[in-house]
Order: sequence, then C-alpha cells, then structure tokens
Amino acid sequence: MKEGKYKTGDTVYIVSSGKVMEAGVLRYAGGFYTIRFSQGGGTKLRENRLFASKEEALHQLDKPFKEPQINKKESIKKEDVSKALVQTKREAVSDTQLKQIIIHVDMDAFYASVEARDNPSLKGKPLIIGALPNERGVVATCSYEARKYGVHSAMNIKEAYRLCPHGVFMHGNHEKYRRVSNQLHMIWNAYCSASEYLSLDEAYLDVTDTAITFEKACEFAKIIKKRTWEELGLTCSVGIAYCKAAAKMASEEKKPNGYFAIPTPKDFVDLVIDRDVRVLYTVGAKTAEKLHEAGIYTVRDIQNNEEKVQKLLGKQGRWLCAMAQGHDDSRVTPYKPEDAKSISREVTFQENVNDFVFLKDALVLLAISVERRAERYGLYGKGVTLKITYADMKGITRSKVIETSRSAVKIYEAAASLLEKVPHEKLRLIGVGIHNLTNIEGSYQLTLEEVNEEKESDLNSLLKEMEERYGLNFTGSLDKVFQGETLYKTLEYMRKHRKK
Ligand code: DCP
Ligand code: MG
Repeated sequence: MKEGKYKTGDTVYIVSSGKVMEAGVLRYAGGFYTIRFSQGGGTKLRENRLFASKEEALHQLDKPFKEPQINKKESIKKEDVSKALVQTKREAVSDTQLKQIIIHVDMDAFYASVEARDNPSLKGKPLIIGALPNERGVVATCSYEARKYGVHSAMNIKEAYRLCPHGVFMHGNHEKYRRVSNQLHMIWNAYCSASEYLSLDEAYLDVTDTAITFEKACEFAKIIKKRTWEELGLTCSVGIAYCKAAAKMASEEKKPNGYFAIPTPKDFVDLVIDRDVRVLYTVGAKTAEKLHEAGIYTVRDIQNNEEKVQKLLGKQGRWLCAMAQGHDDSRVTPYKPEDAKSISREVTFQENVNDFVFLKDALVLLAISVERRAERYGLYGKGVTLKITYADMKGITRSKVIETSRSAVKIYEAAASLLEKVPHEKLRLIGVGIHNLTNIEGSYQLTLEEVNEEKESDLNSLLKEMEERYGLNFTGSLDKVFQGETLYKTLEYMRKHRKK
C-alpha cells in the first residue's frame, strides 16, 4: 500500500445510516480504501470517512445536525460541499425514512464527442469511431450527425461506410477516453455517496443521502451537466428518479444533452404505460420478439398478463412485471475490481495470421498488458487463458493453472505453452488473460528485489530477441506501447515486419 494513513489489516470505524460500523482495511489505491465490514460486505471510501477509533466515530455521530451554508456559486465549483452534506444529514434521516434518489448519467456519443472537442474541424460532421472503411472492424460509436444515416454502435464498418460514405472515419484513443472518464468520476463522485460505473461514460449515482430531497437531486444533476460542459467541454444526459431503472430510462428520454426527472413510481407508469415493452431497458430485441409473439406489446399488456410474462421469461419476467408497476429495489453497487472474473487483452489482426513465431511474440506484449492491468487492480491470477479465433470464425479457449501470479513472464510462459498445443492454422484473433483472481500473492514470496530482478531479466531477454526479429527498439518506449491503440499498432507492425 502506498501513502494513506491506514494500513492493510487495520481496524477502522465508519458512520453509516446513523450507526457506527467496524471494518478492516484491505487495501488503499487511487485515494480510496477498500474495507470489509465485520458483519460481512464491504465498500470503498476515502480517508475522511474512516475513523481510527470507535470513540471518534461516535463523536462524529453526536455532532448536532446543521445545514451547511452553501454559497450558490461556490456549490458549482466546490466538490466537498455535498460530502459535507452527507456527514451531517445522514444522521438526521432514520433508516425507515430512507428511500432512494438516483441520478443516472450517460455521456452523449462519448468517444465521438471527445474527438470533436479536441479537433474542432470535426464538429458538426458525421464522425464514425472504430476503424477505417478499408479495415476490418466495427463502429464503437458515432456522432449524432452520423446517426441520421442509420449508423450505430457495433455495426460493421463496411456497412457504416455504405450508409455514410462521406463520414469521417477514425480509430479510437482509449487511453484518452479513460483519462476523460476519470475526470468525469471526479465530478460525479462529489455529489453522491456511492457510484456504480456501467462503462467509461455511464454511471448510477446514489444521491439519497447527499441530496436528501428530490429537488436537491435535480439541482445536483443540473450542476453535473453544467460542470461537465464548463470543465470538460462535453455534454451528457441525466435522469433523476426514485430508483435505478427509472433513472436510466429518464436519461434516455431526452438524449442528447438531456435532462429528465421521474420522481415517483406513478410518474414512471404514466410515462411508459402505452409504450412498447422495449422501453424497459432490459428488454432487448430477442425478448421483445418473444413478448410480441405472445401478444404482449405494451407495458400495459405486461401489467395485464403477469402470469404469462413470468412463464415466458422466468426471472427476467418477474423483474419486468415489477418494473411495469414502477418497482425496482436494486441498489447502487460500486464496482469492485476484486469482483472481476478475469483480466484479459486480445487483438484482432487486419489480416489472418499463421506465423506462429510472431504470434508467440504477440503473447509477450499481451501478457505485459495483462500484468499492468492486474497491477492496477491489485489482483493476481491462479490460471491463464489463451483465446483464439480462427479464420473460419471458430473460437477456442485453452486454460492452464499457474502458481498465483501476475507476472508477465509467467503469463506469457503459460500462454505460449498452450499455443504450442492448438492447431496451427490461420487465425484472426489472439488473446491472453488471467482468471481465478485473488488479491493475495502466491505463498512463496521472493523479496522485492528478487521479484524485480527475475521479472526484468526474463522479460528483457524476451524483448531483446523480439527487437532483433522486428527491427524495433523497446528500450525506453515500452510504456508508450501500452498507451491507447499503440499496442494494436505495434502488433500490426510486427506482423508485417518479421525478419525471416
Ligand atoms: N462503445 C463501444 N462499442 C459498443 C458500444 C459502445 O466501443 N458496441 C463505446 C463507445 C461509446 C461508449 O462506449 O462512445 C459509450 O457507449 P454508449 O452506449 O453510451 O454510446 P455513446 O455515448 O457513444 O452514445 P449515446 O449518446 O447514445 O450515449
Ligand atoms: Mg453514452
């Protein structure tokens, strides 16, 4: 653990819903402590929410309730204001009175908007992010101007080109989007007590305790929109509602640059009752088809045919019936990297490959990338997976148990040995990952210097050999390889330039 007042294993206390709770510190990363409560469950909190002793926490509870003075102008700029609200108001609301107030925020045409912001000549143009028209690939997203031509996410890039040949086609820059995403998190997290990120550009924010009233939550949502525009030059759509599902649907309602509130279940039902079942966001094309075939077209039809819907769709059916009445009790669950099932990295080549010397080398870079992600999450794997898609689209995965590790060398060795045993035919995709994750390192522990030395020497010799095979120079530029799309580009370069 770096920095931070508390260490792994320390006992700390937090104040939640008017109670003091005891917890143990698991780790500290990115300004947040991951803690486990004595009675089970856990969460992530900043240092200012933790107390070293029960007495300090109790003292916090005893503080009289006081509405913080907020200067209106300041409230837009100061991130701490809402945190101050949590500390004081939490104690004033009893558990029984607690209902949910959720904001769902979703950026508009996220990747495309970031690119247009950074290159004003792209503004107002049909912009398609994902691949160039002559490449293999799919649309990641496109600007609203491109959507007018029928282009959408996940569409084959060739099809997008057919629909919109005058569009501007670009590769995405994921490192940049991740950076912007982090900046968004800073804004969002200033107004909520918990956030659940659904993707880089989308999250549920639990503002029950921070806003207290629905009006205040609406104000928070407006401030979030204003700050996102003023500080990051981007627009988003926000939905404010009494539950997660309604908040998500509310943010869709007026997209782009939308703002919409659904204060009560009745408002929700009034809004959607005569709409197609697809308005309920878990209903995809397949589910909708099933329902339509059974004569169920609208939300009202769901209300009137609960038994039929549940029979047809099982668990999802029960959820839909509840939702058709406006009920959704699900809670905002902060994403915990330790819940991740695997960490992997893969690449689809522009042309099919059967050069297995090159593919083994590709595994080295993919393994380093996996190691870096695992490091960021503080996780280790007990198994390595190799994933391959052959030219005929047939996909296989092969796994191998390893001694708990996240070392690129270990991952590479396991993946390379798996690669040796699979059919050596033309393939289009190769990926490597670790699974069976744990946050505890293997039982046999080398000293830090030993670890670094072992890792460095093996990795360096692998990279040195690769430098010769491809006329590349990794020394000093390895970090760059893992920024944005550079890994993909490096691999494409290697594919084309292996010295035989
Ligand atoms: N994305 C992707 N592949 C997909 C869908 C999305 O790479 N099949 C990426 C690109 C998007 C980002 O995730 O910019 C966010 O996804 P959204 O579904 O929120 O789409 P947008 O933000 O682009 O557009 P919208 O305005 O509809 O939210
Ligand atoms: Mg979006």
